[in-house]
Amino acid sequence: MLYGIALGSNLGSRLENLQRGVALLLERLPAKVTAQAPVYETAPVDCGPEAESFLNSVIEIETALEPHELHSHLKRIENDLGRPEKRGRNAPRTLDLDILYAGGLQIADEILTIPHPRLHERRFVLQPLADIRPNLVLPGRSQKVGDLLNALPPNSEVNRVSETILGSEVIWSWE
Ligand code: PH2
Ligand code: MG
Ligand code: MG
Repeated sequence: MLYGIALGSNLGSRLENLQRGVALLLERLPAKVTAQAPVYETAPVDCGPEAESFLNSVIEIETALEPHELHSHLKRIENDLGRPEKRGRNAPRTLDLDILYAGGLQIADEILTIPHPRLHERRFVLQPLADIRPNLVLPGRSQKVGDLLNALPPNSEVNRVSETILGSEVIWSWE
């Protein structure tokens, strides 16, 4: 199944946190990266007044893992990169890894809501996602990702800072 995963960091060495997150994901999971978006520096949205700006990006991976299995792996990687289990809502974080979509699945339970419920209103997610999947129509929606992005009011700042997360390599694989 193809998964879109959003990455965000606004604490510590932000780019290094994104890079270590992707490296751990490929080390631990039977997964391969099928697309990687550029990295953006983005203004904090719905965070406290002290919040520092974020680095955000998106990758798409192919894996046979089920959504809840993938979710547990992502939480463990967040924790291993120093993010505490218990924390305030939208508190600064070394690494946030959110599942954006899981193929054509729709899930809503106590643990997971897929597609991500706020994806369509967040430029810091839609911009990098539209860079790699502009024509994707998410389950439950009628508009393409690129059109959702174009329909957003100019509500928050995003600036491209790097063409990829890891550097020049385009595809890395677990095999
Ligand atoms: N994540 C949030 C809340 N606000 N703002 C930006 N710019 N980037 C994020 O990744 C982000 C946010 C909750 O996870
Ligand atoms: Mg999260
Ligand atoms: Mg998040």
